[in-house]
Amino acid sequence: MNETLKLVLVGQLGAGKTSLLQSHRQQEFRAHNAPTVAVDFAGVKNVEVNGRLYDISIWDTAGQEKFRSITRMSLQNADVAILCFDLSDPDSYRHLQGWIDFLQVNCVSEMGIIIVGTKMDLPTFYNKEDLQKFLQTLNSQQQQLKLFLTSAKTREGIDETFQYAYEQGAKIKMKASQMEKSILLVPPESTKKRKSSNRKYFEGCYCC
Ligand SMILES: Nc1nc2c(ncn2[C@@H]2O[C@H](COP(=O)(O)OP(=O)(O)O)[C@@H](O)[C@H]2O)c(=O)[nH]1
Ligand SMILES: [Mg+2]
Repeated sequence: MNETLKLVLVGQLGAGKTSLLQSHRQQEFRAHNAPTVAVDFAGVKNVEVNGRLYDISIWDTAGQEKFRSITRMSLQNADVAILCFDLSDPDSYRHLQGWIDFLQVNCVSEMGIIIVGTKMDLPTFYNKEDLQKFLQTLNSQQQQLKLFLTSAKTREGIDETFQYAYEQGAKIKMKASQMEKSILLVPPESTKKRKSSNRKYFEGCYCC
């Protein structure tokens, strides 16, 4: 049976989450998308990532405050959150920090976070350098966040974003299963030894 990967799209209403997914899955762009109600779901089976097959589920959440508890539930067991903001809307950018805080409060620390600036075909208030600087300040506080700039309309950056999300998810899954295996392999009497060789323990190696 294939391993599973769970990706969740989050961000303000109108940030371009649904369009990002449609551009990736159906290679289509709709100028008028109905707002997502609660959460939508897309499943992709048998995707090869780093030489292994995965069944991938992508959850497309609603951005409105009234659906926040459903978004919170959708994030349970997520491997990667794709946080979208609209490059053409300063208000969307201003909400970014709030979303990062939301993810950090509601998710396990192993979950990956990818920041995606959407609608880059439209006039934008930001250039990539400014955004990278903003990200560096965040990165110095917490895990390394990666930024992608995309357009669902021109399909720029779409495949790269999802490919990276799949690879990051696969890496996280692999690390977690190595951790599980190493925990199963630890005989009870070696508990003391674990303290003295913490590094080896985390690399999942107890044989040498
Ligand atoms: N020009 C342009 N419009 C976009 C792009 N992505 C989304 N939109 C438009 O922005 C609006 C909101 O997009 P949607 O995907 O529904 O946002 P969501 O609420 O985050 O799911 C829709 O009218 C889309 O057609 C894009 O890359 N370029
Ligand atoms: Mg939507």
